[in-house]
Formats: sequence, structure tokens, C-alpha cells
Amino acid sequence: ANETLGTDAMVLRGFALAQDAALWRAIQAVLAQAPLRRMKTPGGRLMSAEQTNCGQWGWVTDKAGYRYADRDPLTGVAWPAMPLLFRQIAQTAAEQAGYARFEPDACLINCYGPGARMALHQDKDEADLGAPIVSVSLGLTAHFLFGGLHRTDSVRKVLLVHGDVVVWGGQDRLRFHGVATPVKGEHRLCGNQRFNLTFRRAKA
Ligand code: MD3
Ligand code: FE
Repeated sequence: ANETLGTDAMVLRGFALAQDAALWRAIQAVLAQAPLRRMKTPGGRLMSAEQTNCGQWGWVTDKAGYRYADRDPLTGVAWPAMPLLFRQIAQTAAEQAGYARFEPDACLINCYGPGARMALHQDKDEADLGAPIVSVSLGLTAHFLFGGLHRTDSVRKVLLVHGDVVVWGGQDRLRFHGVATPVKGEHRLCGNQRFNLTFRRAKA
């Protein structure tokens, strides 16, 4: 069953489950061209999750700041194309949550190994904050932290499991959010890791 998180945020439980093996193969193909790496925050700290991108634009961070780049800074070449399956899942999930015509031009791949997490933050590097964000969870389970519009607002914890898809937009688009370290375990596809595909419209 689907769950409403906020007025404009919805968890589609198991939405990606039937395509998990195909998604996993597509992820491996992207990683072969644009390897996972730990990026540096503008403050000089290493992110604990490993990341890479596919699609026209990739989210990057280094000492110059957060931004979207059309080339992988590691290789100097364009990010791998977004696999058709990725686009299809992102679009159908957005549609099911009430967002017609979502055209993602960026897919950030986050990989959380044991102990990796993502601190509370807002996603505000995108040009069109009217477009939703779609997130696909694969592998180990993790608690997702769902806050308010101010950093100090209380957070709700939502368990995200393999195959869950979340769609965020509208009123909930600028909420603070974060991810706790994955629950220890061994997943049949992803081993001791949690993968998250985050689909965004980076540029208007
Ligand atoms: C809630 N990644 O990469 S996106 C990120 O599980 C990030 O790796 C999460 O947050 C992860 O920036 C999943 C979930 C998400 C994205 C945008 C939001 C949640 C949001 C905007 C508003 C509220
Ligand atoms: Fe985020």
C-alpha cells in the first residue's frame, strides 16, 4: 500500500521490485563508465556515501561548491546516458503520485556501505523547484529522516526497503531530509550496501 508522507510526498512501496534485476544490471553498466567515488564537500569533508551520475547533468561537489556538471570530473567525459528503464520507472512513479510529464535530466546514484549516511540537508541546487524528485531504494534497508522546512524542525523516521520508490514535490520539495546508516545485513543483489537512484530536473 502507498503512504502519504506530507501533502505532496508519497511512498510507493515495492514500486521498483519487479524490475530489480534489470535495474541492478543497468546500474553496473553505468558504474563501468562512471565509477563510484567519494566527493568532497565545499568544507573539505569527504561524503560517506559513494556517488556517481547518469543523464545529461550530474550532481557534483568539491571545494568550489555544489553544482550540476555535464561532464564527469574524474574522466572529463559526459556522464553515461540515463538508461531507458531508469527514465520509465521515474516517470511512471511521478505520474502515479500526480506529477504528469516529469522529464528528469539528472540521476544521482548514491551507494551507502556499512556506516555511510547522509546528514540532514535540503535539495536546492535545481533550477526548477516545481519539478518533483523521485528516489528509488535498492539493497539494504535504511531509515529515511523526513524533517520540516527549518533544520531544527522535528524529523519523522521512515523505513525504506528494497524496491520502494518515493516521490517528493510541491509543498514538500524543500523539506530537510537525511538518511541513516543502512541496517546491517546481506542483500541478494547489493551485498552489504544500499543504493539509491535520485531523479531530478536539474535545469529548466
Ligand atoms: C525530501 N538522497 O541525494 S532522495 C540526495 O536515499 C538524497 O540517498 C536520498 O537525499 C538517498 O540528496 C534519497 C530523497 C529526497 C530527495 C529530495 C527531497 C527526499 C526529499 C526533497 C524534499 C524532501
Ligand atoms: Fe537530498
